[in-house]
Amino acid sequence: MLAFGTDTMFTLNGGHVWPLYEAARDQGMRVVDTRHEQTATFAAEAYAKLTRKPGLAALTAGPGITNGVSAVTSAWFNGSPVVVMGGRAPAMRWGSGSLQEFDHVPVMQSITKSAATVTDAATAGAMVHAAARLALTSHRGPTFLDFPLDVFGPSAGDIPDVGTVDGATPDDDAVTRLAALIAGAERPAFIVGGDVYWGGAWEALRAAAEHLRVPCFFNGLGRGLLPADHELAFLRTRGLLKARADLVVVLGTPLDFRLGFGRFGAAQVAHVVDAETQRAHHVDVPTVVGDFNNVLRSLADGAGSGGDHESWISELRAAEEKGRAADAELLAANSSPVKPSRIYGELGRRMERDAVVICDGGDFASYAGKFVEVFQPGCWLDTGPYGCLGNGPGYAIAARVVRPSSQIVLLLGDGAAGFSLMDVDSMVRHNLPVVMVVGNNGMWGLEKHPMQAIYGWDVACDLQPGLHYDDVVKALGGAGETVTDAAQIGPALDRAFASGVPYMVNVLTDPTDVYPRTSNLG
Ligand SMILES: Cc1ncc(C[n+]2csc(CCOP(=O)(O)OP(=O)(O)O)c2C)c(N)n1
Ligand SMILES: [Mg+2]
Repeated sequence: MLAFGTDTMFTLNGGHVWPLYEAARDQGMRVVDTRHEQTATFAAEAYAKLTRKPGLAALTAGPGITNGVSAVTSAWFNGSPVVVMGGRAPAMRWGSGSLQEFDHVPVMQSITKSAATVTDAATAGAMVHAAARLALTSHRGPTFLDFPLDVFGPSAGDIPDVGTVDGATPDDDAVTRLAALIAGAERPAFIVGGDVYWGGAWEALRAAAEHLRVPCFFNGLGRGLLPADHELAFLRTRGLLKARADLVVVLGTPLDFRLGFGRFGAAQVAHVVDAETQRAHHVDVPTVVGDFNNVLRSLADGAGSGGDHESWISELRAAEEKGRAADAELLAANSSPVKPSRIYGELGRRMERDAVVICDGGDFASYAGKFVEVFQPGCWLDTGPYGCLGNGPGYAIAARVVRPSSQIVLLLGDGAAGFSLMDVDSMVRHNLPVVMVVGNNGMWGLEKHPMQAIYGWDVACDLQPGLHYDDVVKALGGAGETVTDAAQIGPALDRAFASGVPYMVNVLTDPTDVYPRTSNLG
């Protein structure tokens, strides 16, 4: 794995993976251990998201591996290159009832690009190499190998060179047709997703957008591929996009519930994907399959311009500025109890351009999507379309490992915080300071408000109001405070950023605040 640039293994101890620790120790690989395999696996995924190299999780046999399943599935949905190495009961006794004797491969098969058992130590190195390469090959995703305890051993020397992992070459005619569509459009837009980031194609994106004069919108890891203050980057005008665009080119993200299943009012939609497997089948739209650098460079270098879109850009910019002015009031809201928006106002003033923002929660995380501006690639980590709560602490651990000197901000709903707050212990043990901000409304807000709206009643939605989650952080060796007054949020954040330890700002927010949501379960 070191040959791929992967220098950290995320794990939780179990005898079945000790030989992996031996290998890590011999080769000088950093080992970061967590309090739950889900956290270790999310950390491996975030390592991949932040470095664009394979993330590595080492999970012990049986429950260690099954505890990682939700995080592996998230990596599968996100197309994140993660290599999961599992321990496995000894092959020689298979069927006799060894401890944790469980065949993981069928469980992992549907959520990985490949899942296999290493049956011969001599081939282990080549199999790991192949698993890492496959994880990195478009369309990226997790791979799984387990190692029976009696199959570990010195691996044979014949491990192929890492080499480069090439993307698919797009069909020239398809690119030409796409360029013609853009040239013929009056009000085109790009929606840019994570696969453009994975493809390392942000310079090509900028070149294409600037050459063709196409406004850009972003989702997931696409955020920050153009800085939020770029003249062609838009955050607040999706409504106008839907109402007025005549062409929407979706680059590197599925046409899923987050994008209205690929329907944007009357606009013609085109899709660019990095592998045939990503082609949408529920809508019939022109699709280009190919490496993003390749496709976007072709668009950027194409003859002629993309047409005159200046009045469309001005229309969007005017609406964006109007939205920004409206947001400014929310971001400064002085109400009591605190409105979640005020937290984002205070954070926005304090975040540097390379801050890494991690979202783990319901409505509180949705507000982050609405208000947080991202300026650089690989600075926005949301859970993605699998929507698994509990990703945050693992993501934050990896973010601090990978970016030792950037601000790392973990945004937690109070419900979300319950899944993996124990991993503050891992942050403390490994000296990984993170600023945690809880939007604490005392409920599973994203469930409660819609249940009320649909049924007029709710059940299983309430948490204890006013809990001091910061006391949990303190008990685990970090620091923190609870804030109830809007004016105190800023100073508390300043203390958090200055603290140099895992620090929680637990803000008690207005339980009656309802996120302005247009759809729920898709
Ligand atoms: C593992 C998991 N369990 C349940 C859900 C369903 N779910 C989505 S959002 C949400 C509420 C989150 O509450 P909280 O973190 O407090 O954020 P809030 O909406 O209150 O701001 C729940 C339960 C999920 N997405 N993931
Ligand atoms: Mg909540």
